[in-house]
Amino acid sequence: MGSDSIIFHIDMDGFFSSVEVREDPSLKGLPVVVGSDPKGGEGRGVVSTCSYEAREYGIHSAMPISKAYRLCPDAVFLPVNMQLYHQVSENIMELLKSYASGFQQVSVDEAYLDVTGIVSNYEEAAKLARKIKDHIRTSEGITCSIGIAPNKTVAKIASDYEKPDGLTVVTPDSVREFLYPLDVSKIPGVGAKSQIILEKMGIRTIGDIGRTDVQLLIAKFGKSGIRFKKIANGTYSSEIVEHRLIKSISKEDTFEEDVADTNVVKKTLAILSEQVHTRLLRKGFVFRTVNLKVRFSDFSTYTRSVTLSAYSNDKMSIYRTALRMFSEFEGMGSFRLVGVGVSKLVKMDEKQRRLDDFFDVD
Ligand code: TTP
Ligand code: MG
Repeated sequence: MGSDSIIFHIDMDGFFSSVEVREDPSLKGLPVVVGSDPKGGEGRGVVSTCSYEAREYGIHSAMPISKAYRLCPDAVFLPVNMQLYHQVSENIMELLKSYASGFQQVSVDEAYLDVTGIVSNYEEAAKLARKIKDHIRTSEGITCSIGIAPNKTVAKIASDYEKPDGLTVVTPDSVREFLYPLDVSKIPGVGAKSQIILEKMGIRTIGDIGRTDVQLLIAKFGKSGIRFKKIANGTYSSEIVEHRLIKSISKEDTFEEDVADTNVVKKTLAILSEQVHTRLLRKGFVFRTVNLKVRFSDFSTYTRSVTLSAYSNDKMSIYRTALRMFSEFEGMGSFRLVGVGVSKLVKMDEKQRRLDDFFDVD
């Protein structure tokens, strides 16, 4: 990323709750909490997110749902509808890609865009950002906040600056002016622990970090100290990492000898489904389409696919769907090869995965 780069960081406002409000406009203006069942204050799960109205009661992501209930029992509590949010996310990411020369999705509701070369200055960049915001609002019915800056870190801090429905432009010559007054907690990676240490060093603002000798920071934070210093001065930059999009995951098996016994083939389908499922989880995806490939001993090859009504990461739905497709070929001859695959993949968000862990405990 050169020094003349123009980077956008785009983050949806109250993403899950915004989608819920879009689905049911009668919720507009109400405190809406998306998360596990509060069970009248006895629920043991956590809040995924909440509307800005609910935030006024002190409710926030990752808070125990029982606490959220205590803070605002009259809030509208809704379960997590991940399929829906993934669908909206997918639409938004597709839309965003079309505006950028470089694109990096960071989570279900957040992405970096490199628009260097698409716009030639910050005025044009701001115009483009307004256009993107309008596009998302009209096509997906929700708002987002955009930060524009010469690098990713400053863009991320900027997108958070005027949430919700914000647009913050930080030109290269106003980076310090923008960063210096902000609290150190605005630096990505500075959590409660680091804040306590910084506080003891008399450091409260990003400007304080900028003015502190880097050696002192290194003594307390190691390598992170260098990063904090660079971020404070607006010179920390990392590349936009384009994800090579994985379109499908599949496994196939050629039998040592052609197999006529369909029970043997079915067992192989079970093993292949298991292997595909393991890779799917490792890559962190959910799927919607299951694919089957069969090759007969005469090399004639057939593929079939079924798209499910919903995204899934369930092993049995891979296997059962494969079996269902396979039934068409039973008794038609002996098989040389079978393969199972999944496609229409969507990244299962990191944050949500952590949340799912909470739900398991419940
Ligand atoms: P965020 O962008 O962090 O939050 P948000 O979009 O709800 O609100 P903001 O306006 O402040 O950006 O996360 C995006 C979604 O990820 C969020 O809507 C729900 C989910 N999420 C969780 O499920 N658990 C969490 O702890 C967090 C932080 C987010
Ligand atoms: Mg968000």
